[in-house]
Amino acid sequence: SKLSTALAFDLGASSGRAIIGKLDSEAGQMTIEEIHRFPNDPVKVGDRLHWDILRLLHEIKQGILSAKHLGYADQIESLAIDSWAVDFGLLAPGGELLGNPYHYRDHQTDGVMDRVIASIGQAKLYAKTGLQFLQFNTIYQLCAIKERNPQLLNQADVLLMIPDLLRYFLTGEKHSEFTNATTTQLINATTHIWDAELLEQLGLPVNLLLPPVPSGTRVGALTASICAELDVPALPVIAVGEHDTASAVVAVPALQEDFAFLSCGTWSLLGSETLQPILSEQALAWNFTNEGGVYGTNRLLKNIMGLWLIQECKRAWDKDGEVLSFAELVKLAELAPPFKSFIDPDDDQFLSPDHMPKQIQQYCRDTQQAVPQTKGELIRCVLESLALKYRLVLERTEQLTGKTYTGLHIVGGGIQNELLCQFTSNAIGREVWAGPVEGSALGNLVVQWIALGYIPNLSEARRLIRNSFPVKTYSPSEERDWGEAYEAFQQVVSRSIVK
Ligand code: ADP
Ligand code: LRH
Repeated sequence: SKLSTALAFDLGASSGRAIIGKLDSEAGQMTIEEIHRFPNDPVKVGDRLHWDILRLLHEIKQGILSAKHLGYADQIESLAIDSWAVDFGLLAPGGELLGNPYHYRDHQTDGVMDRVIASIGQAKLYAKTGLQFLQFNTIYQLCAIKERNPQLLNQADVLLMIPDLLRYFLTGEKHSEFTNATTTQLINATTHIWDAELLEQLGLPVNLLLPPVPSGTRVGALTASICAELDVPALPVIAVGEHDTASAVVAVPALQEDFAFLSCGTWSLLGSETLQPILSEQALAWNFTNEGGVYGTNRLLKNIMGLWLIQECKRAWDKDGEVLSFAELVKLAELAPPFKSFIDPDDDQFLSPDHMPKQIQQYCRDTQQAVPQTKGELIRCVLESLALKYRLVLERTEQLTGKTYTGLHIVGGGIQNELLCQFTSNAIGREVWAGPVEGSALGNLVVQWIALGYIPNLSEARRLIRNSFPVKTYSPSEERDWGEAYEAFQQVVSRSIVK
């Protein structure tokens, strides 16, 4: 039978992992083994928030070493990296990294998007790029750097998105991968190349950007120096759908062509795969995005603030010294009283607050609702509000695509929060199909196997995943009136200032 082993690095905004995938293509089965996991903690320096990019490179090397120690070094046919979107590094002409990549939650972009919109026009920007307006898109980060620190841009020779950059460190080759390039809001949605007119109008150097290569392209092999350092063979490296959300959507175990998905991690990305971008007035008014997918697909979706809200509550409480696990926090939420107060998870004030629990309380106070006091009450408020927001965005997705979806596929680390999965099913009044948990890493692996010739296409890849990993079904419970809660939620959302 046809067997293959590949290695995936999936870097989320909260943690990264190295995963070995083993394929038996004749049996139509695959298995995975997590061989390394590490935190991805941002680092604040002065006023600036950065990623610790060299530590991430170090952890990738540890993952390769771990593969070697487990005896996989001679079996691995290729490796690939996917990560969160929008962030980047700048290289000097000699190839050295200039500065430390910024974190998209850095406040340097505050107010920048409004100025860019005022100068270009929102409708024009949307018609060109099809991207949702998020203040941290690469386009606004570059404009912020140009305003604040123009020397940095002037010195730069090449811009590489985070996975491009890490791949460059591993291979010495510079390439820009397509799916992640689309998240910059600088790729034209129709021509699929950098929009030179837009760059020019913003005074951004067009020569920084490399022509995007399609996902599934072989883009080099480990350098001689890395091979010597780690004592491993020159493993081939493939540019998969390097945007983690692109890879997560590859791994949705849907058997039909039309399906709705929720990729649930730090962010909640909810939408549907379409053949063409949807650039209608309504899509713009609802601020939906069209991100480039693998093999010519389009991801119509909306960013929802997601489990970031919970991560940040936990971080605030951890600092106070009472460390509870996510599972323990979910238990407390389960015991808290239902439907006390709601937030719009996507209000700007939740993007990067100093203290998440206090920010949630402030929101409830400002909207004249009961103010959640305990950890359980706060987490319950977040989980109910997320589930209700999912309903709103799912229904809008249906209106934009003209399709109806009988249920919602959820992939990603967030499915370990079973209360959230059940709340989501209750809120949408449909089934939720939860799994697989390592969505992005699986999408990463199967695109490697498509590139290597073991899997013929995307739908066969999804069938393989469906046949290899469990999916848990949640059905709506009648226990409480989620319809009434949705009315109350919408009231609150319409009272707060929402983008
Ligand atoms: P990312 O890839 O964006 O870093 P993940 O997909 O790894 O995020 O999901 C991480 C999130 O999953 C955590 O922030 C947490 O909210 C949730 N999570 C992980 N494990 C559990 C658990 N045992 N119970 C409840 N929630 C969990
Ligand atoms: C999820 C994600 C999402 C982006 C955000 C910056 O990890 O890639 O698709 O919007 O991070």
